[in-house]
Amino acid sequence: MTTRRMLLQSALAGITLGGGLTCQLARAGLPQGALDAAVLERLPGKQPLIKRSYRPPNFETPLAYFDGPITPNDRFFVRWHLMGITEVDARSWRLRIGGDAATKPYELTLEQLKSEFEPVEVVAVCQCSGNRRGLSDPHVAGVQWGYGAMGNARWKGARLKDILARAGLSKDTIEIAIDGADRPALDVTPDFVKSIPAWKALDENTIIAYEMNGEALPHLNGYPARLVVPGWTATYWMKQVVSIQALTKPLANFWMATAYRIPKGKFALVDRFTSQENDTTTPITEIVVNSVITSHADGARVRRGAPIVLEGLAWDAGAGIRRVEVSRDGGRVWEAAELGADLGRFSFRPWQYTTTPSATGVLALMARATNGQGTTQVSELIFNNPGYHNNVIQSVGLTVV
Ligand SMILES: Nc1nc2c(c(=O)[nH]1)N[C@H]1C(S)=C(S)[C@@H](COP(=O)(O)O)O[C@H]1N2
Ligand SMILES: [Mo]
Repeated sequence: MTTRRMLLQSALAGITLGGGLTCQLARAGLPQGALDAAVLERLPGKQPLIKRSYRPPNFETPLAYFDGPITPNDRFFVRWHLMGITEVDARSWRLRIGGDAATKPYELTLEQLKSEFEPVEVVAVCQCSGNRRGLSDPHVAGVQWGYGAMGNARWKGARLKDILARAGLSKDTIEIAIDGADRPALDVTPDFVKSIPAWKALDENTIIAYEMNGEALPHLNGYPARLVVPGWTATYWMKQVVSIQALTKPLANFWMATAYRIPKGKFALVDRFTSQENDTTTPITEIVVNSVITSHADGARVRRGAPIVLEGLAWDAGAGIRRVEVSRDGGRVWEAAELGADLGRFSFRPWQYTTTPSATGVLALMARATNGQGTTQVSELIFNNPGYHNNVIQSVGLTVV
């Protein structure tokens, strides 16, 4: 049997040898029609990533790349909505701070952003709301992501609250709207502008980041600066940010009113975005507790009598990971995995679990994480049309020989 891991390795070898050669990567265990084939391709400055679409560029990270809690910049996934993405020239780039709730609008150069505000760092997971959408059953429309529309980086930048303080916010500030330099190529797609509630913008962990893992941000991840909203899904993490607007009224555009909304009451979320709620839906907010197995792919071969060191990552919106457990019997008995380095409550938390198979055949291993609030992953998909918040417990079937 050819495993996903084996195919991935041969695909990577093909790319290394053939330079830009594209290979097919079969995906196992997915609903029919979804993700039956994927292509690894190298974008400028990136390792080969799984291509979901080329224009706009949507590329995810293969699970095998997540071999540590920090995702290197050249492995970090790429997601854009609009066709008009151009590289920003740092010298002419300006960050404009204004809006009807700003009494003192002003603008910043990149040098000023770096030197005039206290630099702070936060390690945080950037995860697309639609991560794992391609695993949705029944199938839903949208980018058909597998497991890798996520990454975890050490972000350095200026607190958004410090930037806003200089603009003299009026007391009736309700939302902060953020726009990036990217533009629709055609008039049919509305410009991508997002807002966050004022309380979240003023949270000390919300920053405008100009460094990612100790380097300037890659162009495709938002150079020269992006919004980092620890704990919240990546739709709010505006890249190539050029404008910050303090508003006295809720932002009303397609990306707020129609997209990135979840049915009310279906998910056990804590953070409310009340100014954008309607009778039936509410904007997506914090990431749900989740985990992945990264050391072994479905179908990997292991030897009877030899210890298997199963490894993976767990994360949540910032309550922190309390425990990760592994089941060898389809979810009846769960045993504790060992947690690795704690890089902060918004970070990926590595875990590992060792087991020695005593019989040949298929060994199914499942992993589930529980966060500091006692919330755990779901066994059954909480179905929703946009395919958000998929934290179904992952299972890999190992072949013991
Ligand atoms: N300017 C801009 N910022 C953006 C987007 C975009 O289309 N344009 N997409 C958002 C979404 S939905 C996601 S998932 C993340 C992806 O971040 P990454 O490309 O750095 O992985 O960027 C966010 N910020
Ligand atoms: Mo996203």
